[in-house]
Amino acid sequence: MTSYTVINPATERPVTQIEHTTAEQTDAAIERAARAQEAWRAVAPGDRGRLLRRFAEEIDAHVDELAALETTGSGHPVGAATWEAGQVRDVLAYYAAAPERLTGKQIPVPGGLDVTFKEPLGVVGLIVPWNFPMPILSWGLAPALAAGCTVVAKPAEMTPLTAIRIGELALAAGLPEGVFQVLPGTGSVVGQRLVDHPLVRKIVFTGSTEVGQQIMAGCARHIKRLTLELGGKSANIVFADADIERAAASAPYAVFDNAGQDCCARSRILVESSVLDRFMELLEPAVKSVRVGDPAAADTEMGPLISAAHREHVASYVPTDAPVAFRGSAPDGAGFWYPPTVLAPVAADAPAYTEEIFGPVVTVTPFADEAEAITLANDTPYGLSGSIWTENVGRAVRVARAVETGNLSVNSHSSVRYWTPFGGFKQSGLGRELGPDAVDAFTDVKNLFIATN
Ligand code: TAP
Repeated sequence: MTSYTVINPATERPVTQIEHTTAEQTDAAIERAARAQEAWRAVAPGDRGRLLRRFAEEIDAHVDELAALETTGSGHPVGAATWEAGQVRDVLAYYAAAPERLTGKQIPVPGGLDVTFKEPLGVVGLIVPWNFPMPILSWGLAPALAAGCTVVAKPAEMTPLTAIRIGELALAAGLPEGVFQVLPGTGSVVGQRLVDHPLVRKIVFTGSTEVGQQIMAGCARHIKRLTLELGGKSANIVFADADIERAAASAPYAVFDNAGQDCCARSRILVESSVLDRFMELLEPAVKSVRVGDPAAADTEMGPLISAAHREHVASYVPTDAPVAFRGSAPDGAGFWYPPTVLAPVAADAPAYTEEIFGPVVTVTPFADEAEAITLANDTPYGLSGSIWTENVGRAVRVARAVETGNLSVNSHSSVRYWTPFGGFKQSGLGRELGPDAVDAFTDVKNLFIATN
């Protein structure tokens, strides 16, 4: 059996060693989940809801502990990690209301009665990336459990600690054995087995577009249901008629949150040419004032990157001759630090402009008019997120409808809320998570005709 040493990204010191799950153990867990599902789907909807509420309460009682684990094991600033643990609680509580609302339809037909049922799919395999270990786990877990599915989750190899603890808290809350299992390990063993095992009826994958493509091909062999949440290269579009002060002040938070390791990062700022100079004047102090440092300190806004290898990858987008307009600061010494960095002007074919960097690097590009802003925003295979800054409501709606992306905000840097749908256009994904309809994605509709004559 192999193992992985979790490293504190802020200190480079080992935190703990985690044993990897083998392929055989994964198969055994999937079989346990399938057996548990028979009983779980039969739990009365009100009782399933009650158990999910208890699970949420158990998380609530351990928010500080979970946040501390994420700070140590993933380098997230403690303020952000506390919010993330709270999000797990809130997502569980939100979907706790779903089992009693999982109704079918009665459809008028001659000669009888036609009704539909939303039947749980069965075992769900949840494959989670390292950048937001807690929220992303909960986005698949809560609606799947609410629908009557059981869940086998694989956290990312580098960040398994909070998922393992959440699995323990599920049992403490009274969820039956086998309903939710966490299997730390690698994508090539545990993840692959979840994709290949016929008893897993759905995969919820969040990660890179490249691995998502492999998983989609693997699921095709079984016609396995699939939700994909993949990469992004989102635009933050600032029109001349916007509140430029607000747009510039919020731009760092739109891209440097979680040190830019955020699928929704607005990593391409597009600014109308007539206000470019003013915008850059305002952006510089905003970037330089981002508080980068010890993630355990309450006022830290940005922590380190996840690993030395990832820092090298991020740095490769900023070679020595890169057009660095200005940068923020980052600590020296131990830790995988990288300063917030603004590149301008960038060539349209520069990798920093075309590829997802997944680090605290943003490009700024001018545009002449609304049509060019839309063309630039759409000139990417991704379509996950984005922002539009303008005081003109008509323009805001026009541009929002024209930008090919799943989640947009107007005059705000964020568009992710657990009670609204989330997901990507184009190569950013398939299907939607969150919001009131997410439970449906863990069911198949059964149609039943009952003759009355
Ligand atoms: P990936 O390398 O794609 O890994 C994601 C997960 O898939 C990890 O748990 C990984 O396991 C596993 N995996 C790798 N190969 C696999 C295989 N062949 N079969 C099954 N599972 C496999 O992504 P990452 O580097 O962790 O995360 C960064 C990416 O995720 C970025 O592109 C980012 O945009 C995207 N992301 C998207 C969203 C949404 S909501 N759209 C949210 C967060 C992140 P290991 O532990 O072995 O790596």
